[in-house]
Amino acid sequence: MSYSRLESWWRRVGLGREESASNGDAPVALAEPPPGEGAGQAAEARPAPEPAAPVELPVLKAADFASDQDVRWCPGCGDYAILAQMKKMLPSLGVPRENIVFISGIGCSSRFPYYMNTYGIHSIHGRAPAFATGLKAARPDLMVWVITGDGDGLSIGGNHLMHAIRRNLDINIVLFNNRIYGLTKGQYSPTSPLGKKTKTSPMGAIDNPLHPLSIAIGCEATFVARSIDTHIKHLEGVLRRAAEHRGTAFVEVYQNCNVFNDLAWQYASDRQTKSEHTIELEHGAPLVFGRDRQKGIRLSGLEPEVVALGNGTSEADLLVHDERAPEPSLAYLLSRLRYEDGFPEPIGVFRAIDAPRYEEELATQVDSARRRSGEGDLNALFNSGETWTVP
Ligand SMILES: Cc1ncc(C[n+]2csc(CCOP(=O)(O)OP(=O)(O)O)c2C)c(N)n1
Ligand code: SF4
Ligand SMILES: [Mg+2]
Repeated sequence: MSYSRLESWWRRVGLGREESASNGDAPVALAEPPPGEGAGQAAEARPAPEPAAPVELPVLKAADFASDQDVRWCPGCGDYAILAQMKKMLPSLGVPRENIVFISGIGCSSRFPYYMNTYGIHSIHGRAPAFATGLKAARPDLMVWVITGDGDGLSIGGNHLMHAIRRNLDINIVLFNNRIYGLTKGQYSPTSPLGKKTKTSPMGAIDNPLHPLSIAIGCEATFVARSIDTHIKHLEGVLRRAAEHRGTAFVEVYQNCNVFNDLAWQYASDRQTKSEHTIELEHGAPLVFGRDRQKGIRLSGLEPEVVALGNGTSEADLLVHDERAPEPSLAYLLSRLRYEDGFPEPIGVFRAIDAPRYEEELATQVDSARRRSGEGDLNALFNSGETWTVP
């Protein structure tokens, strides 16, 4: 791993070269100079630091990210592919393992942190986003991943997920969507389709399903993407884009639970049919799909429609993908394209925009309060004002 790649990580988290040479516990550098001191004066007072000598660090491989734990997922589970792509992608980021944390809730997918040779927290059902929020606010120098399932993230944890997304902390959330509760042996989940028969919906589900990306975009997530467990190169690329994004990155992965909901995504994962039933998003390119790339998506007023290319219809008539559009409506429209309605389902990056990160805003406020009022004293605060002693 070259020093410059590692340095780019520290820069990203707001720490300069001087701090990166220390133990990594340094607080975030705070931008504003004290009242009365201009930026120029502060710069004059401190001599420029000597450039640090290059440090030789080990080049990590995928195997370095594998823990010593036995993987307990069922043979054939889609979770294996997601784990493999995560381990394959992480070394290329140049972030040291001790600066990476995987936080999960409860579910088969949530066993993920055990299998990564990084820090990890197997937390409480649905609460991984809350743990991640606290950790990232306290330690912005860490790269934080949330691993969740459709049950964990959208049933019990829906509230927590929504608030993490709207705050735009610099975290990455990967939702393994198998449209079922896997760990508890096959109850229907918030993403199960209408009519799905399970032990808890013996006559067929009558709840209208949630669509994770529509929720994320509704919360104005700054990065939203989708991939498929069997589409491994694509999945690796999407995970890398999520990692590189500054802000909350929300990724849905279509994941097969071959024991309790086998083939739920077959239309999108099957080699023979996937080019007809999915559409790969590319920024700046028209929405073309199909085995011979002979079809596309066009807007008719506010309604999307599938059109055949040729006979007077060309790519110039199609909707052009703009992942950087500040207005989320088009990304939302893409999130509503569904196989059961006769549309190909988009995969790739739906939205990638820049917006202030919660932890940076928080650090700025804390610094400003410190400059105004000095270091706080928690004990003094507890004992201030009116206090009572309960006998
Ligand atoms: C407070 C609480 N309620 C319910 C459960 C039972 N429970 C464990 S995992 C789970 C659902 C997991 O589904 P999902 O998040 O989709 O994960 P998967 O197993 O499919 O990967 C439930 C309901 C629990 N462990 N704790
Ligand atoms: S129950 Fe389903 S999701 Fe859980 S490990 Fe087995 S195949 Fe995977
Ligand atoms: Mg599930």
